[in-house]
Amino acid sequence: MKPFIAIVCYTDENQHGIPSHILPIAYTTAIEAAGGIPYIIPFTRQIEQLSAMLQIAHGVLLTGGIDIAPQHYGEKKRDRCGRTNCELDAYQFAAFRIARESKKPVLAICRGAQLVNVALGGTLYQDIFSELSTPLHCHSGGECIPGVDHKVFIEPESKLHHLFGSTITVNSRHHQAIKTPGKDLLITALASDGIIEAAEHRELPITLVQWHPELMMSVTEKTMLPLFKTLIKCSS
Ligand SMILES: [Mn+2]
Repeated sequence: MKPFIAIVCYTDENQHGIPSHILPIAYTTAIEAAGGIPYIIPFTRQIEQLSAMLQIAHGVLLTGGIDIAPQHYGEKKRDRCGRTNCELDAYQFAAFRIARESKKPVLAICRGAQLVNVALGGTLYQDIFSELSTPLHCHSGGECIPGVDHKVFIEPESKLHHLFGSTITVNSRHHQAIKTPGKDLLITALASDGIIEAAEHRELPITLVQWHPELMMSVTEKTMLPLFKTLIKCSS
């Protein structure tokens, strides 16, 4: 049987100002392309419900979204931090905690990667462009410009290295990044400006990527298929 992959979506207001679940379709099609059955976990304030909803999941995908409230890593919100939503944070932190405690494989993308890092005690740059004095390559600055690409350099002997070798070009649409890594996280990829672009857990099947692999999965481009296939394989 194909594994069920729970996708933890995010919430935002729709064009009518109504709070809504948001999930770009690219996430579900990427899971399908890799051989999994995606299903979406709705926002909830009832954590017991969340455990039930995640029970049938063989693997979990944490997606992109708005910024994580800096109070979760012991900082005050600065001007350049983007919009935050503590209720959204609480639901997603709980989903990750449940996945981690039940040792489910996790692929965490962009905000998802930042969330995992904070959940494990790490910190974030609230805005890399204003907090780092070194020149930064374009990571897009939160403008969500499609097609902003840069290379990442992958650590030898990491799981990521087995998939992609020592370097790969990725897309980039983030203005935050991991500052200090959380407990038991190994940094597995850096951009040439030193920004952390990927990490993995030392013991658990948890992979973090700062880029958006789902958006690199089109009809013609399948570069990121191995990343999703690894999630499916670990979940099978
Ligand atoms: Mn980047």
